Amino acid sequence: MKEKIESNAFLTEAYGSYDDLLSFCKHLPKIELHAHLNGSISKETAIQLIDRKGDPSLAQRWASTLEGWANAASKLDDFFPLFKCIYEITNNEEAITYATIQTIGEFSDDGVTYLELRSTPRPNLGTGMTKASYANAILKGIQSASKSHPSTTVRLILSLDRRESTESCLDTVDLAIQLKNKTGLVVGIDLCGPPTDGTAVVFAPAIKRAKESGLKVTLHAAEIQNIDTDTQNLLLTSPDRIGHGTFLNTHAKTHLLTSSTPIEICLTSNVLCKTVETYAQHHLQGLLFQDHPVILCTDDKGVFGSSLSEEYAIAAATFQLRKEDLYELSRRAVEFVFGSEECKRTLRNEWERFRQNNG
Ligand code: 6MZ
Repeated sequence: MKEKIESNAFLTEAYGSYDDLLSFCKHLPKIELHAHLNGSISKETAIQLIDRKGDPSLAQRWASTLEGWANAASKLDDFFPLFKCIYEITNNEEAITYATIQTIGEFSDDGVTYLELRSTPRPNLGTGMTKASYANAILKGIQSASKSHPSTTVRLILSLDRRESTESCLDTVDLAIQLKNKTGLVVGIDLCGPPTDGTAVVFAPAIKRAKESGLKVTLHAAEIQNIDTDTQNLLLTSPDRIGHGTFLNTHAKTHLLTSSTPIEICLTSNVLCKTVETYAQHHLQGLLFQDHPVILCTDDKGVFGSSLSEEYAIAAATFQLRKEDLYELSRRAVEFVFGSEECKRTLRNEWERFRQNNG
């Protein structure tokens, strides 16, 4: 269950009420850089995907899952098995394209101006889906959404899952390179999955190849305790951003602070997966204090029942951030996107327009 944000004197003085704060956050242009496609599928989209399958037994099996949607993860270990279930409804290209379009639409309606969606290319022997057809199905969705939701620019990051072998990771990187050259829409790779599976040594060759080809790299790092050696080895690959960074030891922290490597922060995800006890105890506070580059993100907005506007509102209410702080937080994220310089210029202009129109 999500922690309730209590009203406090700061919130009343700076915004009026939590609803006023949330409405400011919705209005603010925002950048989402850490969103897993299958974890971002909303309950509404899941229902539509089930309907489109036209299989009554699937609908029956899903009834209890849908009931507990957005409350299903009570710790990180419970979280990964959830995807077995979600993958049942996204097991072919048509479903992937549909889920992509719907998810982009939801981010767009929430005021997300630039979105880097990430997903793990996943073959399915039963439906004949391959890693390439999976990735192309997402790209088809991105291209279609660029017409229905032109105010949101979308780029794709292909994820490597920690449960994969070196060969499988290299295949995904080769696919990412090919699609980057063909479409310009694939901008990077990510490393995700259960933090205790695999080791940095398995993934290093793929990360190296990605970097050499000009792809950007973001890695889930230090999401849980006691994986210091893995984190240290991952940081040696010089990622362009990291995800979470919850349990960085002094050595890793110094590395990130001196290299100014941006950290993708997922408040609700961390609290719901119980890697952080409460919002108030989140490591975002220390990073803000040190003025370290951070980007507020949702991680899995469907599974966690959150939105990027809510993540901004929670950060503001918890760490006493004023409107100008939130504007600065969202504006700074422009500098950390994996999109081109031209893309960044367009975004900078957009933030400037917002500033001029909103004092
Ligand atoms: C690590 C996560 C994650 O790729 O099928 N994923 N990996 N930590 C997290 N924090 C909560 N949230 C999601 O999206 C689902 C996959 O993303 C990864 C998991 O590997 C999950 O299987 P895609 O679109």
